[in-house]
Amino acid sequence: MGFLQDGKWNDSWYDTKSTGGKFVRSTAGFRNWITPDGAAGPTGESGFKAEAGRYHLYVSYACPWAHRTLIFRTLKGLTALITVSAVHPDMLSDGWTFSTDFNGATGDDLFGLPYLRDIYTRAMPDVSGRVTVPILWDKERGTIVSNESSEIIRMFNSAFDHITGNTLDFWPEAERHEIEKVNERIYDTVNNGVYKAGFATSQDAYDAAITPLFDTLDWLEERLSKTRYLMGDNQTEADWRLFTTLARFDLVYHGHFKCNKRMLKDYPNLWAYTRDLYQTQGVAKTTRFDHCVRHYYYSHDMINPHRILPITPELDWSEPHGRD
Ligand SMILES: N[C@@H](CCC(=O)N[C@@H](CS)C(=O)NCC(=O)O)C(=O)O
Repeated sequence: MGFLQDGKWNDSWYDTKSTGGKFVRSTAGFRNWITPDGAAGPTGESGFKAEAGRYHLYVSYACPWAHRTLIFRTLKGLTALITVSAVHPDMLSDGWTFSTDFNGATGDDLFGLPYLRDIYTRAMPDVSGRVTVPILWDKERGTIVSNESSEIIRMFNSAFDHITGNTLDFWPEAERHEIEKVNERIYDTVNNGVYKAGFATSQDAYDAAITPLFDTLDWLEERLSKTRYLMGDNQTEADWRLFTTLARFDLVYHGHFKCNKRMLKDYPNLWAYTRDLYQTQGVAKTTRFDHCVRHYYYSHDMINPHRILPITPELDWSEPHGRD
């Protein structure tokens, strides 16, 4: 794993020395928006009009951030409009690759390139930054629209509605303030919290991440004892942002990232809630547990140097959730 510096690949792990053992996530570099008429969005430049067949998503099925975008593509009826390529789950010295020797790894359907980093340099030959998934690619302009999942899901939520007729709204105007508040806590302590615990290279950094993580899970357990979803009776983006971390919790984060105070299945409400979301039409197909287990345990050899893939807990995702 590494990063691009002026278009050249550098193979090195995250630098946690300069931050006292703490993992600090860098911000995404491409921040344009697809809009119904191609006008500029909240950030970036104009020119990315919502059109069927124009855009392509590069994802890893292992990645919780990419998983959000796959879920929104499904829930918003965009599967026929936006094509997808999935990388191989192993992220080693070349970063994400388009090798196809793993079930579900498609290769690069657009250009047949070997590495995900080649997509970044194709968009910008002298690009610097981490080579992350997801990437939303514009086939017409031959460039990256966005590599920030939280913004891609907001584009998918509404930009194509006039084409698909799908008006499900996971970012309702009246609830935005509350959703942002909940998102912020969940991002910091859960979505990114598991990474802060797992990638910590000092005891202090691990301790600082692990306590807030389980405090938030306790808080969510209580909140979800009162309502079906985080904001009440309807699913919002807050649920889907949380879901992709919870779906990986017992299989991966509990063991590999040492998030082991409790398992998700020890929380009756949270576990039933996660199954409820998983059982939502189309979502199971976006969820590839085989890619998750393989990616984390095999790729992070500084955490798991012998690359032994663990036996994983038995979880019945089809058990009725009983929530309504
Ligand atoms: N801000 C990004 C973060 C994406 C991200 O960190 N993806 C991980 C995979 S789970 C990645 O590709 N990491 C490669 C790297 O950091 O080199 C988003 O939410 O879209």
